[in-house]
Amino acid sequence: MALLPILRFPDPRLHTVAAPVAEVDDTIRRLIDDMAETMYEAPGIGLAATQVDVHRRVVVIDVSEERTELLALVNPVIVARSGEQVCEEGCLSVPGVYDKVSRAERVTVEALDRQGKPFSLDAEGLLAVCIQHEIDHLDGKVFVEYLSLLKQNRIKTKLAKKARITA
Ligand code: GNR
Ligand code: NI
Repeated sequence: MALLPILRFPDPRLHTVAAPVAEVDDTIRRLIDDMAETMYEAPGIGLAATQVDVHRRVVVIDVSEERTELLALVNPVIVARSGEQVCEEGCLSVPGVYDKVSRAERVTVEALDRQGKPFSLDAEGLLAVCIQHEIDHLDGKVFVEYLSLLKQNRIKTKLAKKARITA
């Protein structure tokens, strides 16, 4: 297992559209394990491969309090969505920034598990938010892109300043 470095907004690599995984092999399983370790260490409730500069459609999620319910989704696709919820979101690629985003309240997602077996999952609430947030990453989209351009520019300035201090 290994901790992977997380790309920070506005890194242009965060806008890469990830390619589907052709086969869930040991390389993908190792990626899932490393992403899970990175997510738990951060700590975060989800992580998309895009954030660790691997442009394949792989996501890990754990929204449980105990941090014992790891979900790995390969080639996830939302096949149904309903309702609306507004959640205060954060992102490991945009540290220290939190803002409200409106998303579907319920989603049904189809994906492959770590053995390459297809499964379907009905999610609502925070899990549904996280699934939508992670699939956005795979499509090259960061949650701040839902905010006004004024807010996006303020966030860029703030992160640039912070990067200078921590560099
Ligand atoms: O850790 C995370 N918390 C979070 C909170 C509200 C909505 C979405 C998220 S996902 C985020 C981890 C992350 O950046 N995943 O891409
Ligand atoms: Ni994120």
